[in-house]
Amino acid sequence: MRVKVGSLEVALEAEEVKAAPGGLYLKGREVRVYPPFRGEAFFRHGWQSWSLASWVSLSQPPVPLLPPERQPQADDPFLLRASEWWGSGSAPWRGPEGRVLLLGALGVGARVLGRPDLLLGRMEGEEGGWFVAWGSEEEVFPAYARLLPRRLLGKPPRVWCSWYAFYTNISEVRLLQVLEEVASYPFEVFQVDDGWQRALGDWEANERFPHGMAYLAERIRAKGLRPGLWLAPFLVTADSPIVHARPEWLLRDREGRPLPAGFNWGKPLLALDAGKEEVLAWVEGLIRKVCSWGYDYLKLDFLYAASLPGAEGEGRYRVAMERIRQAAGDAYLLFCGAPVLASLGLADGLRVGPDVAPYWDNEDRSTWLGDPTGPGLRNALRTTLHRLWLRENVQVDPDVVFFRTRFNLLSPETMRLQEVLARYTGFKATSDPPSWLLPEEEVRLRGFLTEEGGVERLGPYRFRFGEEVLDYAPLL
Ligand code: 9PG
Repeated sequence: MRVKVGSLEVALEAEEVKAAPGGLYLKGREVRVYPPFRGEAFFRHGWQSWSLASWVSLSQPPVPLLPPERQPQADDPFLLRASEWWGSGSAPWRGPEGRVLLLGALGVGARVLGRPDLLLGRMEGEEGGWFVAWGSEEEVFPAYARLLPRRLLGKPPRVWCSWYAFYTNISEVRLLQVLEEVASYPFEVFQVDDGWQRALGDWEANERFPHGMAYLAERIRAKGLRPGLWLAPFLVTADSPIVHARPEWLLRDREGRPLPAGFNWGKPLLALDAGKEEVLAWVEGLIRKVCSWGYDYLKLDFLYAASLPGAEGEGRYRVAMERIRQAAGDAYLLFCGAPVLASLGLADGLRVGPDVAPYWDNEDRSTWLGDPTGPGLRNALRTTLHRLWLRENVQVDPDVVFFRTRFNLLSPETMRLQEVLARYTGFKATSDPPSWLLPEEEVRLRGFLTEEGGVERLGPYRFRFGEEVLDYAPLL
């Protein structure tokens, strides 16, 4: 059939078409939109927090992401195996004069293919609802976002996070030291990251935390801060005790082979099957346990593991995360490594890009291995910038800001780009221990934590902060 989307007449195939605010609703597990001219660029929306979100040229096919072992942790593996441009959930497509045709899913489990002459949306699982709009970038993204689930409670937090200073090398002694240092700064959350646990799947304090995690939470609270804790609830490795005890809990393919979930900490990763009631009950128990220790800010990481092999698992993911949401009560839940669209409405905060790092880019990984998801400030900025349209749905986390020059290879200009982006989102975090900072860096950190607003978005890649205009386009 032929219909008008705003001022544009397109041919399309769907079971049903209806008017929607700012566009049209379509129904169907598979829908196709045929624009009347050739598309130039495609907004490649990656699946989870770390996956690439960026405009790409429709005349250049995607390059393979290597090594294959990394793929399950980089994106929906289907998107990475495809020789054409597919995106997760939504697929804005740019035609002549920069106007955008957007096809976006209103349910979970969707992928969209972008070709110069076609947008094809396909939904795994339940019957599909879609939104189509035509207009400027500034019109179509917010129109789509308004139709997606939202959860925005209170202001985004101000967090000190242990990861980007100490990585897994944390201990009670070390964190208590930093706790003293941060006490005079206006942080709200003191978040213990990876390194406290015995092993993946064995969420008890290791020997570096001799008084246990409840003790540490108490010490944090005594300083007037909210205790935060990192967990990767669905992630395990072959040597995790839980896998030994309950091998039937592993997520497996139809032939019973464990599904690969990526490669990190020098080991292949595996996942627990979030579709099993026993696994959900165990994860619920884990969430209740850490809350009872006193942690009420949880950074739930590597969440894509609950949805593997990809978009097909999003229904299961959503049910699992609803259970976690219930078990966590009022605790703040920051989702990380999480299927982005399927997390809306459940997460309080959502990481919307790869990890930052105290360096700009790891070119071996980004260029030679074709992987835009690795830690590095460039990767983090690029994907975060392309996910700011989710700001009205969830508190978007651009990852931490660096103020230190110690143990840091970043230039002051690139650190400023991250600082202004964090000021724009309002989600303010750092890992810098105050004792690592020079006096002028301490002043900048204080200003960052205390001042609100002040950032204006002038265009997709331009922001104004006071007298300063920052241009992010060169990093794309
Ligand atoms: C803890 C970390 C921090 C961090 C998370 C997550 O693809 N990668 O190589 C990759 C490495 C690390 C990583 C994510 C992806 O970090 O985002 O903030 O919590 O886990 O181990």
